[in-house]
Amino acid sequence: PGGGTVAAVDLGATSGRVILGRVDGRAGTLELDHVARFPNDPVRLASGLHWDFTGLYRDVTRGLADAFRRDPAVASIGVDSWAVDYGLLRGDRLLGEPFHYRDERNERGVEAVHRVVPFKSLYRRNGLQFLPFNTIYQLAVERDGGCLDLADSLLLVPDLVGFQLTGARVSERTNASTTGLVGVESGEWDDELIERLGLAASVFAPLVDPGESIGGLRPRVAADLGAPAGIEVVAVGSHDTASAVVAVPMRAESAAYISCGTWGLVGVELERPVTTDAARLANFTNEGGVDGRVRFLHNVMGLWLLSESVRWWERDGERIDLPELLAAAASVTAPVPVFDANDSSFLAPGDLPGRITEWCLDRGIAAPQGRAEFARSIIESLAEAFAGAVRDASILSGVDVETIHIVGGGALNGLLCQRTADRAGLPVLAGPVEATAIGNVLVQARAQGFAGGDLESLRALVASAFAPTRYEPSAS
Ligand code: LFR
Repeated sequence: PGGGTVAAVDLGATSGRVILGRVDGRAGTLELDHVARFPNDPVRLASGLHWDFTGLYRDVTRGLADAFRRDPAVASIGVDSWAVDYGLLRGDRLLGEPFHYRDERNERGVEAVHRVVPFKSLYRRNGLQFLPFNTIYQLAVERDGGCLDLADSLLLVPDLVGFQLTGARVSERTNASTTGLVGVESGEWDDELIERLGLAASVFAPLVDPGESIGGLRPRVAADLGAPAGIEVVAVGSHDTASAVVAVPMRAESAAYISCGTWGLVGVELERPVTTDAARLANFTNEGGVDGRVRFLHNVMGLWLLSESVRWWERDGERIDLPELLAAAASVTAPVPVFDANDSSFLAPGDLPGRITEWCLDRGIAAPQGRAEFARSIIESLAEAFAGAVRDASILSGVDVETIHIVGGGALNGLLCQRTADRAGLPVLAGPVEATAIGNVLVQARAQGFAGGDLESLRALVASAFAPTRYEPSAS
């Protein structure tokens, strides 16, 4: 088959983008063309912290219209985003802006769920690490608030975009796996669990796999986008991390990956889930991957610690230059504290430097002084958490890790890559930065016949198009 072009919509927690991908599997080429980038600014309403889904959808459609202007031969569209969050629909109508997973309402949900199904048995069923915002906990709060009774369907964010574009209601499987309501063995909605939690099974849409067609654009949408008739939305690994893992240029049997953006998702790819007591106690998750693979990984807080600190420092209008801050962090020579990057006090938005200080003072440790030291302390703490999670992943899964791949925005952070290599005692291969969009593009390209083969052949394409940067561990 010859090559062709597809459009990837990738929504991150701080920004979204529309990217064209040109793929020719035979020629071994893969090129990205950045069409649109827009901020994703959550909004605090009386009900709590929400996503501005309506604004995001407007920016997505503007970006797609630009994409069709730039290349009228775009063959399909794929959408991915962060996981767990959802919109409720009654008929075609969206019942309010989706809640942000960082909203503080989840605590109550955790208790309500664990009272009915203790975490230990939950883990055996769904294989998911405990994160207080997993959809299952959010829905327990939603159930008690009464809004669920009004809804006849629930769609996760990428599926909600897909619904607006096509009118089709489906649930893409990799992202559905993050709800906590899909069986880790069966890969199907766990109706018994859903019923035990007092939820209505009928709100959950039929599951589809990456590569399947979701549907054609609604005629009105196609006209608005300037898209030719017959353009399809194709399911991709709609959980952004699932798409990112597709684009990790790794050899599965010897590599760990860190998909590092807002979060640092640290783990290995497996053929079979691991739901042992040890995996549960280390809080490792078995999320669904593309082609039925398992993403065995642990959530580390990620660059959120840095971006939210910067946002705090900028609250009075000052602008901080990130490369400058990182350069200053790299030249810090004073010892800085290594804190537990995963402490739950860092989850909610707000004064992160203050909470880091508090974390240190509570333990009698000297807190960082000044922004450069804060940035350095955050990077050292992330590198330590990354190295620890790689070790855990290796021990729990039996994968003999020889290299660590860092993909996503974190691959641009040379200090973080180097310190992760140092602390893990393993080489780090950094890049590609746009792994998520690339994974999105590749799954569509394969569905269109522009590229063929298994994930290993897709990864070979990535490796040749985006040569990674290598960081050797240094003893320190
Ligand atoms: C990364 C990510 C993580 C998920 C978190 C919340 O963007 O999708 O995989 O745990 O966001 O949805």
